[in-house]
Amino acid sequence: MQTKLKKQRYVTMSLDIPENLQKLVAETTAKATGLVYTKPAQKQIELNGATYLISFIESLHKKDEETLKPKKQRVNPFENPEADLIVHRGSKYSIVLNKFPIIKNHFLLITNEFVKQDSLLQPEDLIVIHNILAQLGKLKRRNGTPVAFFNSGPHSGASQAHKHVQFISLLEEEGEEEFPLFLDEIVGNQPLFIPDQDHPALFDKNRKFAHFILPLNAETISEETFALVYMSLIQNCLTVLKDHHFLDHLKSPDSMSLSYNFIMTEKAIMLVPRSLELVHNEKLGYTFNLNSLGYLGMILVKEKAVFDETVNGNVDLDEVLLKGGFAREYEKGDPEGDY
Ligand code: B4P
Repeated sequence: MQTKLKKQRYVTMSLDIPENLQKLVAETTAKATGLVYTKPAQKQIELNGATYLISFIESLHKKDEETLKPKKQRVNPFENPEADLIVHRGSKYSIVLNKFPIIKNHFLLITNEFVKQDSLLQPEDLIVIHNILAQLGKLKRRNGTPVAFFNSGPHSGASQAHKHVQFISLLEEEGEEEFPLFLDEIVGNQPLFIPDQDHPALFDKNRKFAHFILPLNAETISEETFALVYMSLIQNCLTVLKDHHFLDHLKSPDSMSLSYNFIMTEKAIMLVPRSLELVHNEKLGYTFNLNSLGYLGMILVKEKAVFDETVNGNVDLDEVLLKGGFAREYEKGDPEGDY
């Protein structure tokens, strides 16, 4: 039976996220000399019932040498974050500005101690992320809808191994048109539920890639409920991997076996299982590097000719995303072995 969960006691721990976070982000941004903001060329397009925001920046946009080294040789930037990028230091988490944003006010929640980016999010992490979204959401009219994302696993688009969740808001200037979030549209006002065989997670029929969406519409959400919501979506992703024989060689899958993109808004959560970080397009002779934002429809390209072809609708973006993920519709394996 579908489990509807409402009016639960809000179980928060001492999360020490400041109440004036947006103001602190703006103040830190104004003072940060180490910040390398690159304004992209951008265009929003409609393609086969889906909206995409295509952004273009030059490929080597003044990133420092460290981030251009192979992943395994890089110094961890979150072990001792650059002082002028630190927005807030709490007992367990810190908030730092993204050093290389292409969207203003892009910041990261990092753990103070090293925790692997490939490890599962903890219930406390989920509560903190949602608290931040709720706080930023109060300023939504001015800044647009806040979105949190987490790239986890070798095929997810993550470039740093230290646990970090990223936050952006979708409007840079007041009065601009906001990029539509399909996961929010799919959940509408549906109440939070934990999926089961009769009531599976939601999806957008205009997307070919496998993805799993659940509403977070509830007055309050406990840690236990957050854990159930997240783990049910992780199970959905593992089932897709199992059905595509991605887990065959493993004795027992663990969180390290799974690559996925995690996206959360105040009212919805979506997980996208991933098969490939880099998707090569023969026609363009270009390789797309896809992270969570790509699976929201926000595609970053680093060649002008590719930008032009893409905004002119000459690239089947859903096909590109499908190649970096798994098919939403496929012949199901034996449900006995489902997660
Ligand atoms: P990851 O999860 O590891 O990787 P990512 O967001 O895919 O960014 P990546 O680093 O691979 O860069 P890319 O060229 O794809 O996140 C690591 C985060 O830490 C990044 O935000 C990175 O910038 C930041 N970071 C690295 N060194 C840092 C330091 N010393 N101090 C503080 N922060 C540091 O993308 C370039 C930029 O555009 C990234 O900021 C990325 O998040 C953003 N981006 C990518 N696609 C986008 C899109 N479609 N729309 C808007 N922004 C987009």
